[in-house]
Amino acid sequence: MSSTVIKGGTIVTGDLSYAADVRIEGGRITEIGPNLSGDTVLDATGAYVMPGGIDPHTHLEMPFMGTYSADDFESGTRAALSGGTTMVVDFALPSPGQGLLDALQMWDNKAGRANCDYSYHMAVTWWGEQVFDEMKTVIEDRGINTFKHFMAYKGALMVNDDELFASFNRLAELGGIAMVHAENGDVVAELTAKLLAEGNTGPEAHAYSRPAQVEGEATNRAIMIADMAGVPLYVVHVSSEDAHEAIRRARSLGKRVWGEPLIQHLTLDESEYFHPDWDHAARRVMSPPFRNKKHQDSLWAGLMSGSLSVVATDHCAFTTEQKRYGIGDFSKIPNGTGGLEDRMPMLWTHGVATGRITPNEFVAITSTNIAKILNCYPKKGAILVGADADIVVWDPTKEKTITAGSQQSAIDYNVFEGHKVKGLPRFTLTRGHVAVHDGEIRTQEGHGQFVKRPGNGTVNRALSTWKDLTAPRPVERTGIPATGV
Ligand code: DUC
Ligand code: ZN
Ligand code: ZN
Ligand code: ZN
Repeated sequence: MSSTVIKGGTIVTGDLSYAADVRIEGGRITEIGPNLSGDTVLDATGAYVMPGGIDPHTHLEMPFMGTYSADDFESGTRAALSGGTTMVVDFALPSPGQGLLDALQMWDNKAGRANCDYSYHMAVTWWGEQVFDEMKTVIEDRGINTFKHFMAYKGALMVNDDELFASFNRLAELGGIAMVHAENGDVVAELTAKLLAEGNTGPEAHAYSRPAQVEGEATNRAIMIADMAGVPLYVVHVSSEDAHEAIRRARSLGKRVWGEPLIQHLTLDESEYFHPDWDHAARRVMSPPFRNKKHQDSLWAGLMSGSLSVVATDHCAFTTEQKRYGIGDFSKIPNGTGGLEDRMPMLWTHGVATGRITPNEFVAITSTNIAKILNCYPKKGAILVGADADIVVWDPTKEKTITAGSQQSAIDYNVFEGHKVKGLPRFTLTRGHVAVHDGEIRTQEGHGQFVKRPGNGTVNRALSTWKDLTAPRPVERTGIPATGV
C-alpha cells in the first residue's frame, strides 16, 4: 500500500501541540512520530498539522423560500476543502407531511457528488405518528442522531411547543440530540406584517423583524422544554447575548446544552443592512440577522470561556438574482449567507491572530468539539493513529484578500469581500487524498462518504432537573372533603 507522510510540521490538536511527522495509508493515520518516510512527502515545515475542519451547519441545494440554495454538494464541499474544512453536516429537510426516510433518500441522491465526507442532521418540520416511528430507524439504521426543529418560519417549517415537547421526549427515549433554530416565529410573523404595513420594505427591516429578544425567548423556551424531556440540546446559530445568556445559565446548572455561533455573526455587524446599495444589504440577509458589537463581544467571550462550543457557517448561499426576489418585500429575500470557504481563515485571523483564542482552542471549536458532540470522534476531529486522514496543513504566514472572483462557491459575491486573512491551508487532505495544495484545487467529485453517527444512549443524556423527580403517582389521602353542600 502506498504511503503519504506529512513531514516537518507541528501537530496541533484540541489539547496539545508537538513536533512530529504523520504517516497515512489507506486513507487513515497509521503512524505519528519523528523521522518518518513514505512514498509521497508533503512538506509541513513552518506549518501546523491539524484535524480538518468540520462544519456542522450547511444547507446545500436546499429547497427554501421558493428557490434552491445555489451551492450543491459538489461546489459546497469544494469550497469547504479550499478553506481547510474536510467534513460538512447538512440538514435533510422533509417538506411538511413528507416522511423522514423519504427526505433522506432525496439527500442521498444529492450528496453523491460530495468531494469530502459528510453527514446529515434530520429536520423535524411536522409531527405525527410516521415521524415518531421513523425517528427510530433514522437513529438506529441510518446513524443520524441529531434532529433539528425550527421555532421560526411560521406557516412553513415551524413546529409549535406541543410538537417540540413530543419530539424531544421521543429523542430522549432513543438517545438522540435535539437541535433548535431558536427564534419566536409568532412574534417574527407579527413584526414582519407590521413593518411591511408601515412601508418598511427594504432589507434593513429584516433586522428589525428579528430582534435579539425573539432569539433569547426561544432559546430559553427550548432549554426549558428540553430539560422537561430530559434531552440534550444543541442551539444552532447563536447570534445574541440574550441567547448566549440562556445557554450559559443552563450549562452552569449542569444541563447538557451547547451553543454554536457562526463566523458571520462573529465578524460582521448590523451596519451591513444599512448600506445604501440594496444588493449589498440583501446579500447579507440571514436569520438570525447580524447584530451589534455588544452581541459580538458576547459571542467571542463565550468561545474564550467555553460557554459556546463550536463555530459553524449555516452556509446557505443565494445568488444576487435570487436575493432580488425580495425587492419591494424584505420577507421574500431568501434567507442565507455563504461562509464555508472562509470560516477557518476568518476565525484564525480574528481569533488566533488577535490573541483571543489559542491554536489548540481553534482546533477544538472548528473540529474536535463538534466531532465529540455528534459522536464521530475520533474517526473525525483527531490526529491519532486509526483516525481518518482528514487533515489540514495550516500555514499561519500565508495571506490573501477574500474576493468573490477567486472563490469556489457558485454565487457571484462574498459577504467577506475585501477582508484580509492571514492563516490559510497549505494542504487539505480528505481521507488521505490531497484535495488542495497552495490554492490549487484537486478535488474528486464523489470522493466523499457518509459518516454514521449512532445515538449515544445514556452517555449523552441531559442532566435534567425535571427527571430528578420520581415518577408521578397519586397521593393516598386520609380524608377527601365532600363537594357541594
Ligand atoms: N437561516 C438562514 O439564514 N438560512 C437558512 C435557514 C436559516 O435558519
Ligand atoms: Zn436556522
Ligand atoms: Zn441553518
Ligand atoms: Zn507547496
